[in-house]
Amino acid sequence: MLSEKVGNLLNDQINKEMYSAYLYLDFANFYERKGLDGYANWYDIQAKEEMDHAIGILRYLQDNDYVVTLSAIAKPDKELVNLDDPLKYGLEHEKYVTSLIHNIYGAAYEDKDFRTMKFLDWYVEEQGEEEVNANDLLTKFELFGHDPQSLYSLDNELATRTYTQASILGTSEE
Ligand code: OFO
Repeated sequence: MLSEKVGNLLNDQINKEMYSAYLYLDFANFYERKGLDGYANWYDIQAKEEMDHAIGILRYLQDNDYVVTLSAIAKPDKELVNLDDPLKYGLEHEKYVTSLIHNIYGAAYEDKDFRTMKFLDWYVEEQGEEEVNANDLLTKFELFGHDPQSLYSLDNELATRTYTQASILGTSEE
């Protein structure tokens, strides 16, 4: 049985995931303007994944008879100037989202809400992967991003990323 506390935290998390999508769209928009289409592609896809995460939580709440309330999505508030700004903010943001997911997990644990814990396992794992990805993006940029030719290669590499619907929505990989 979903407690009011856990339900409300999950409801808030829908908004955080949608904000993540919005933030990453802003990053994609920044890179598009800078002519780095591969980085733009990477964050475009990341934004789609974040929307999947939001919908996964929405469906879980609906399936558990919680009345979902959708609230306004905040404006992306990061000032993007340097090419590595989105990468730094991205890593910071993923760490923050991990802390939110862990907080909900902790509340579910206190409630002995094993169903929600099991549901959240997917998100815990996903956050781990996303922190690794965000860290890799930043490390590679720091190593190679200051040389135009290497940056060109990195950008081409990121252009190959394709979107797959998140498996939390009941399909294939990611
Ligand atoms: Fe929703 O996965 Fe990261 O933030």
